[in-house]
Amino acid sequence: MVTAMDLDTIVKNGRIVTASEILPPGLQIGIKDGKIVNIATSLAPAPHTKVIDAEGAYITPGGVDTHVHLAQDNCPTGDDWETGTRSAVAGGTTTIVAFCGQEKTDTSLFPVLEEYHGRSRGQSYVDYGFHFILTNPTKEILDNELKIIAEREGITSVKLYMTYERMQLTDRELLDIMMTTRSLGMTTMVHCENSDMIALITERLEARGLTDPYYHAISRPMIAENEASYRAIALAELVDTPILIVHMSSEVALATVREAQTRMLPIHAETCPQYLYLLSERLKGDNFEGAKCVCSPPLRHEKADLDALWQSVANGTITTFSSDHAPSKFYVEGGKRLGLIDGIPRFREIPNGLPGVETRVPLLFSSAYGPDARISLPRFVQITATNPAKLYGLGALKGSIAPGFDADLVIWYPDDYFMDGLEVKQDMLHHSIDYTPYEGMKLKNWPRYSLLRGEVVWDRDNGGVVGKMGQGNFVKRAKGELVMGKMGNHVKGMLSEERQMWA
Ligand code: DUC
Ligand code: ZN
Ligand code: ZN
Repeated sequence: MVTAMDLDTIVKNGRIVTASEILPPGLQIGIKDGKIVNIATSLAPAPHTKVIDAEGAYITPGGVDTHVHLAQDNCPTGDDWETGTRSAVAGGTTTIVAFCGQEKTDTSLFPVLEEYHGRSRGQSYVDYGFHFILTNPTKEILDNELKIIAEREGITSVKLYMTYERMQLTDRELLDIMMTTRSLGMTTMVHCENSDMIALITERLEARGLTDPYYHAISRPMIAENEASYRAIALAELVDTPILIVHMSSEVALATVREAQTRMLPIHAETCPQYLYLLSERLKGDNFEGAKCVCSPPLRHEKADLDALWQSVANGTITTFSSDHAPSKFYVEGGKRLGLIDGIPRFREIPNGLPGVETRVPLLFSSAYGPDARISLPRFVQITATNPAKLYGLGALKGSIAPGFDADLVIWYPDDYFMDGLEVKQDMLHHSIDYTPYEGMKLKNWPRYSLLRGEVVWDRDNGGVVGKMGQGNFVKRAKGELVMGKMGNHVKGMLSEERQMWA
């Protein structure tokens, strides 16, 4: 039992936002040994207790960004663990889940895991976990290794690709993996785009010389995302497993997801900042600048497309909001300009992905309060922290401000602090990338402090990143929780006992 006298830190005078409400002003958060131990109207500090005055500002859970690419072989000019996680804390993210990538030639996952532990160990400013990208699901991996990866190594999620030659899986492979992840309770993320549609359009565009970065968006229309989303949902429904469709970008595919959710299927949907704030016009521009915004799925064309995404965020179809931070530098060899060959643009060769781990939380927070708010603050908390923590087996540790949880907090500035807004500029960010797609955007606020397990790791006015590299721990994750729907649904047209005949 901890008495108030034992507290290491008290955060006072804030407005705590949870996934369901904004608590009355003036509550105090007591922190001991990295955990939130009490929330009360008044806590007594001991002589050694550090007191942080939030000055009436909002306090939200430390951001949980469960879609971050760091130090992957396919992004040689991207962020490594030091720069990527330094950037995360400066933007209010205190936990990330990044990727270990199996190559098609890797027949065992264990050496891959060791390699990725080697790239991250001692290098992280934030707590972190891994997802496994599966590209070659051998029988040994499915029958034996994945169980050990989940239960012993604490890696309880996989990412599966329906496109990209290097990583793409067949429907049969997707089904085999889903059967295994279902039995192990692993969270199954799926990148949904129809590869053949993209290949057909790409070849025909190239034959006509239409190879500027803008045509990347033309080569991957919404219908490609929708077809693959429908197919992934059908495969998951057949084998009765939950899935999470990552980086959703289009109204049509989200309508497909919503229809499935209405039938109580456990289909989760993720979107990312780029699909709420940026349009395909950003792929145009002189000097190959459009390459900076090439990602897949691509940015969509119309303002109405952004509005539709916002509606899906507000109405609950979107379950989680991640950065898909997967950047490549623009001015450095091996980066975005790989798509400029002898001065000729070749959109097919541009490394996909944008930087965004630092701007994710401040962007959405700025859209979650004030007269022009697109969502509520509790909804902001749900999709930036609480839901991702639950979905990926961190729901007992992270993503909530309540006794027993890790004291991972973001303390914002008081509402009227940035009277004229705060302009996003590349030179204020902490990634190693040489641009931000959000340059010049005006935000309402920015994290003033980030706390990781009770320690201040970001203090914007006094030293910036004050946490230490290596302060972040690798976290073995539990099984993810369902946030949407349920298992055991009846598949229309199948007999009630039919699945048991083969499953
Ligand atoms: N798309 C992905 O699927 N991964 C990384 C970056 C991107 O744009
Ligand atoms: Zn993807
Ligand atoms: Zn990604």
